Amino acid sequence: NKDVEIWQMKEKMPLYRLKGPLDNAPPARDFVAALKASYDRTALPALIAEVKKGSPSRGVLRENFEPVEIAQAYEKNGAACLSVLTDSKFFQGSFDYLEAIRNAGVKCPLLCKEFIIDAWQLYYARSKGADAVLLIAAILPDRDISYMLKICKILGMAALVEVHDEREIDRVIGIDGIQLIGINNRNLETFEVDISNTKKLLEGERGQLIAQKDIIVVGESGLFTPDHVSFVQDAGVKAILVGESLIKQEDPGKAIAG
Ligand code: IGP
Repeated sequence: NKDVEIWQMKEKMPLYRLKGPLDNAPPARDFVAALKASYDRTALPALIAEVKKGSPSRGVLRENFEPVEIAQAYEKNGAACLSVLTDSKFFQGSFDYLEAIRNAGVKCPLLCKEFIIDAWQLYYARSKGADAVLLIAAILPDRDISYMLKICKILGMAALVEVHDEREIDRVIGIDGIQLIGINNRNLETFEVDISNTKKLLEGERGQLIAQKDIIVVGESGLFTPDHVSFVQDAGVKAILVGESLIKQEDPGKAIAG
């Protein structure tokens, strides 16, 4: 499982050996600022386009998977930021993809899409060029999220804190330093997708509190049509995370423009 994988990576690359790679990593780009700038410019939710080869629920999404080409096409067609799956076990991703995309001169800030359960992974992600990481509330206690947010800040990275129900969103709204909340419309246990989840979690006082705190909400998963995007925008999101519907198109870049 993931624990063993991380333990093996840590053994190969303990923290003291990461100092060099961290010093040599390309400087972190401002993920939050890129989302805000895009939203302010277009008055539409900023797009975080996901470089995703496959998933446990859908299998392989794209046979001819060229991560760098896909990333360049996303950027060219107006994505504000990119999300790169690095988890190999479930999503057939790789840190090599993240690194290759950064080294190919893509300028969009990059989110490292990984199951993060150990602070070591934050340093490793940064050393591979990540500008932001995903922290999943369902697998992290509040004190770990809080601690990891501090490390991210020191490393210059943003953190997208993902929730999928009321309990989780109420937990994370209270954490000091939180800037980005992702509402996942996919239930990670049943894989069922329901975009009304975004609306449900932003209704009433909770939505107001989030706005007061200047937190940007990202609508995640299951967004396929312009109507879906309008629906989550009306619910209050200022950014969206889209994988499958783009990656399955013959030309993933054109799909954005369209
Ligand atoms: C993208 P979709 O339905 O557009 O391909 O979803 C993204 O939200 C999804 O990949 C995702 C994910 C995650 C993957 C959201 N949270 C956590 C891995 C781990």
